[in-house]
Amino acid sequence: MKTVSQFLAFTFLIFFSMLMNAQENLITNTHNRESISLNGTWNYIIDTYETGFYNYRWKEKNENDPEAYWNKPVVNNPSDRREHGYTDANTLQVPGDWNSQDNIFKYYEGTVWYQREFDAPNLEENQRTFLYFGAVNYEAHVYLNGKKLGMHKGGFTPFNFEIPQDLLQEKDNFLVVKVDNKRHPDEIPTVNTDWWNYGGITRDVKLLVMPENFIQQYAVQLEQDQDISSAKRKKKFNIEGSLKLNKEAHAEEITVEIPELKVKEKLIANGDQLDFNFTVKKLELWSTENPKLYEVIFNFKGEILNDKIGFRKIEVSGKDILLNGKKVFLRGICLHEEIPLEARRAKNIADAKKLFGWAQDLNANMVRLAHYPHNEYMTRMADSLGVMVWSEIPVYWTINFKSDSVYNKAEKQLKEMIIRDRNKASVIIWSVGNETPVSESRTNFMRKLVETTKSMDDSRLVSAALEVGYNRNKNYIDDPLGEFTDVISVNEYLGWYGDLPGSKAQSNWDLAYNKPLLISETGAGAKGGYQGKKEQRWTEDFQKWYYEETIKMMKRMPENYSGMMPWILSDFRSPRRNHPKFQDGWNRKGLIDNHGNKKKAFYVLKKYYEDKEQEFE
Ligand code: GCB
Repeated sequence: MKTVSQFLAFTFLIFFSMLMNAQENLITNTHNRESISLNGTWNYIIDTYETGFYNYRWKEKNENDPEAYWNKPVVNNPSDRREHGYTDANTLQVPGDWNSQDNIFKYYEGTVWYQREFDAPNLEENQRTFLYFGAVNYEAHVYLNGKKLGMHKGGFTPFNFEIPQDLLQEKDNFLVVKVDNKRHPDEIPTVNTDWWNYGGITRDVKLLVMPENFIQQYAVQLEQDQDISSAKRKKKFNIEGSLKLNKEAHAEEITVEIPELKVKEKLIANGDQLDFNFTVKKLELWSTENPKLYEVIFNFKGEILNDKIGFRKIEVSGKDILLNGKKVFLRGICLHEEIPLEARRAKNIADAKKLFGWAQDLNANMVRLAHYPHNEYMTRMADSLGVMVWSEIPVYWTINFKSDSVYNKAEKQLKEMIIRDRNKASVIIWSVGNETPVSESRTNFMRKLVETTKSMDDSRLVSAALEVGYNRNKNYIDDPLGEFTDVISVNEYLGWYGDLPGSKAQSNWDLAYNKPLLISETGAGAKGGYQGKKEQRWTEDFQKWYYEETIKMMKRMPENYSGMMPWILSDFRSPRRNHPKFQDGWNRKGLIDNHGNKKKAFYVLKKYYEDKEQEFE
């Protein structure tokens, strides 16, 4: 018995440390590191039966099995039997979801093998190489020249694997990724979501060229304990930071420079972690009006790493949210990582420009990146445009809150999200989930996520989108999770799910917590171009009416009301939306339709945001 439990404990430990390692090994700020892009055309095999992975006894294939799809299908003799192969006739673009690239993939959920070859770069002595993936949805097994480099789960966060030096060939490295987007009850997200399960290598792939030891992760920010008003008065700001090296260093020098602030700190590293702090004068804080970013330069053993970092303080004071000591109102909008005009995942700078262009047209100063971490182009652009960001993990609806392993998967995605974006001033809220049903196990699960977030990062707020209790004339917000989050955020759909928008006129609100209140969602569906009476559901007029009533109702919200982020910027694909005339596979709550046309409600919200901007100037 003892040995069995010891064995289980040992297995758990190994499993757990594998999970932990994934984030500890994550290399951040890959935009500014030496790399070779592996984007472009890849070959593929659709493998519905997972023949390339399992043998006929459903066991993972032996590494050298010539019929394992990670191995090059070589034919040495005419008598050799090969039953798979990669061909230029079957190609997919990376990055990109597979669903939008060929009709055969439109509804596909399962395994696709991606393959391409690449030549090694000229490496200097001791240089190391890593394969970096911005995101693969959902499960990725990565193989190079027939050897497995690793596996990653989670469709919206980055990961990297080192290539052992003796594995990298000068020419024709055979790179294969098994991608599987099947939904499972015990994964994050689970089987049920209101968005399209786009599969594939959806974000950039790079070969990172790294020195023997390097700065792997870092955080540089305003010290959180200082009183921002007195810091502004005294023109003296404390900045704190931490660094994580890939390997232990022994009395080695690292410099941190911010030339514009005349900062040049010399640090001595012993071990693989290092904390530091210093004081600066004349700091321009990052804000929505002035999204000031400073060039920060790290130098470790002659290797330079640059970043652009904004410094700001976001905090809660009673019922208000303060940015740099000043009360802010979040003129937000929710969005999915999707370009509706092409019914595909967003993936690059041009896409980020399109989405932020729409949000700024609306006069929004904030975006809720729902319901999973979006690509890094989005948060980088938010930093430079001065748009505040809510970033979330896909703990969505009813997941298995009783399972430790499900918790570990959620926590791993949370850590990957934080590590990737912790230096982005624009990110002001980490969200640990959306509309999770109240129960003891759920609240414990979510509370642990909140605590983990706070232990990793004290420089932003933590929230989760909660649900509202509807009650005639008195709606209440008293989810027990609210005790643990910094701000109370609720999704509110009175007038769409239940009743008509007119019912908002009578509704009042009770809030159990004296914390800032955000409306993290509210919205109604409308088919773009469909006009009619306002009582006619699916018309633009119905949606407009809904927004008018919502805005009126907001005036009767408790004083804690600090912003809203209606659902949603544009129509998005969803397998749950099957009305043939009005939906046709699209969630129609967008303020912009899938052809890029603005619906009437867009202008109602825009006007409200213009008024709010003036009020808070
Ligand atoms: C919600 C969900 C969101 C859905 C939306 C809807 O509350 O958070 O993911 O898409 O409602 O349209 O019903």
